[in-house]
Amino acid sequence: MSSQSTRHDWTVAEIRAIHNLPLLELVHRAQSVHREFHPKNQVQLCTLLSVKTGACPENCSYCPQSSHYNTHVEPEKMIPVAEVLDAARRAKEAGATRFCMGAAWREVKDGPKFDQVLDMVRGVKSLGLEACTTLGMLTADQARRLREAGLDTYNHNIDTSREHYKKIITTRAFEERLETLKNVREAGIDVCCGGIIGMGETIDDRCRMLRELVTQTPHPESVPINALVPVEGTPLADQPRIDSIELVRMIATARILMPHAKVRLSAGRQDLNREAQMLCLMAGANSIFYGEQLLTTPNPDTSFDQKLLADAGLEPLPPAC
Ligand code: SAM
Ligand code: DTB
Ligand code: SF4
Repeated sequence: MSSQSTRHDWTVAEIRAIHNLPLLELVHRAQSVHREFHPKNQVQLCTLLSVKTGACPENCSYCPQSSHYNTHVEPEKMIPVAEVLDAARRAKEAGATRFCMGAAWREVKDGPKFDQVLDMVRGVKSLGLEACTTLGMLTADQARRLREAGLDTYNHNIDTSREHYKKIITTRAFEERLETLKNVREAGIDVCCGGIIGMGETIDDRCRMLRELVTQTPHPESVPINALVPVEGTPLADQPRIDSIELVRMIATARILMPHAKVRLSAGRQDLNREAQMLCLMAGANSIFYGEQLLTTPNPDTSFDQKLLADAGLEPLPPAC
């Protein structure tokens, strides 16, 4: 395909022009790109597990796991490796092909806990699942060790535009996110990087966030687009839920800008009806979180998702490993 497919120099104005196209034109373009670069009618099913929940020292305003806020989340010790692997086995039996493990850490610290995470990765791989982790900041050496253990993908979101970031998190800098992403990339691990909409940002902030993603070389292999799940006790608890069409626009624009990426319809599906979810799939989303829980908040039942896929004639994407 033309060099358009891997452009890294999109301007914010160009991105906004795509984002603001008449909706049906936008979705048509996104679906055309999708069909050119991805198998038709396939959706990747990824199951999440929080292996270390709560008491995170960061103050991300959206996050129920931050120790700065009083939310429904009770801090928990790290889950033993055997239990994590039981959950991975169950996820595989239910139809997931990727298992993603999250920890509420600011950064990974070398030592027994990180060693356990490496064992989890090895175990998940031995089950024939793709393995993904999201553990906070990583050094180059930690990224290398995760890769050696067999990790396929690392999730580390930029979350929003550089400008809006300061209003959402003050305990770390946007640049620190980019540093970890560099370490992940250099270790040969696929990058999963996206963000959240519905945190009081402008459309230009959303376009600037997408610009940050397309500037990365290569583009992230996976781009999660989360709709904020407003959680009681967090500073963003009273944010109005985003209109589903805004999510469709964001997904379609990400699909057009990053044709090779898996665009993930992520948090927020609980508040979307079937038709809105199908429109997101039509607009180029080809991955969802599958399983009744995200990390600490609910996700649709597996029976809901199985029916959604069956009614749309979609099949799970086989694992790449
Ligand atoms: N601590 C690690 C980190 O921040 O990278 C990993 C876990 S963190 C919960 C992973 C991602 O979940 C965040 O970057 C954010 O994009 C998303 N997230 C967290 N809370 C959310 C919420 N209430 N609504 C939508 N997305 C959320
Ligand atoms: C991502 O972008 N979304 C997922 C995954 N990466 C780790 C997490 C969503 C979390 C939603 C809030 C919760 O369940 O705690
Ligand atoms: Fe901690 Fe990650 Fe939640 Fe931020 S998003 S508070 S770093 S768990």
